[in-house]
Amino acid sequence: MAKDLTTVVSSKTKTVEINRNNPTVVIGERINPTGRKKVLAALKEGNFDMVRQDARDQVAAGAHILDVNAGVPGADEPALLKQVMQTVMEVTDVPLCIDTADPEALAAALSVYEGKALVNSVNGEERSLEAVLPLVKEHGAAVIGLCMDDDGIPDSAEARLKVAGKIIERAGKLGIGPEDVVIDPLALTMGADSNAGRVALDTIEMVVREFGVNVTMGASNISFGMPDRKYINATFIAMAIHAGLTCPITNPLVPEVSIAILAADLAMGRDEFGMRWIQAYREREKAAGK
Ligand code: THG
Repeated sequence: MAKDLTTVVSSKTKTVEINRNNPTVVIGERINPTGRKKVLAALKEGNFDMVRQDARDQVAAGAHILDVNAGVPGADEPALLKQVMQTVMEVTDVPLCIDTADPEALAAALSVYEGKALVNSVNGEERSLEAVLPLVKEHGAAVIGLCMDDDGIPDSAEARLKVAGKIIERAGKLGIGPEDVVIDPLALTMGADSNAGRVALDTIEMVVREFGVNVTMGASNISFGMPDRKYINATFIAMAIHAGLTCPITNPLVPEVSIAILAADLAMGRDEFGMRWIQAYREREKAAGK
């Protein structure tokens, strides 16, 4: 059993420590035009009002880190990502998770970021390792490693564990320690493959046992195409926290999910005297006018 590692990320003024003995760190997913037509349309018009709103709302709802994605088809992504990040940094003070597949956009984003960012992401493909890891090292950032490589996303947890090991090893060769690599097992859609949830959970357990690293996951992916998604997402996140998930990428505005995370932390002994659970309950009662 590997030792639980701590990943530190920061903004100019706030530091977040991700560790399996701390409360779960929520990475807010909503600043992302992919799959969100309204955000896409607004960004295309150069309107950042929704970005501001999404940033404030997610932090108010308990997000500790904000994922920022500016992947607008046909746009100048390096310029747009910088603008979206600067907008977010003007209205909130939490650390950012820079979500881009474009190394040029990543370099631009890191150059304007003040603090220690979480880079989303590198994967086991040679091209990705060679483009992303040097930037992570140069800027002293932390990085999310996706369990996929040149052959795609492996079907088995064993094969995903191998990809995680490769990413951790390659990062280490550049002087990026395992505490700065956060592994994403990749949660695929259960509607398309009923084993998708199981494989992700098994991968988390194996990665934690072997490497002790922190684990993230885009947990809402699993329920695409299913009705009543919030219940699936909430239950799956709670199960994944038991398996070793420490920093899910999710929508904190969905109460079912946020409440499930608090309950899972309580059940895992990460909420001393249940203080966070009780506080959140009181806030819900107050908001309901009770
Ligand atoms: N792993 C990592 N990063 C990721 C993912 C992952 N980044 C992107 C994605 N997956 C996680 N982020 C989002 C962002 C937004 C939405 C879903 C995942 C989203 N979805 C709505 C839905 O579920 O239908 C769209 C509707 C809407 O709200 O407008 O918003 O897996 N490392």
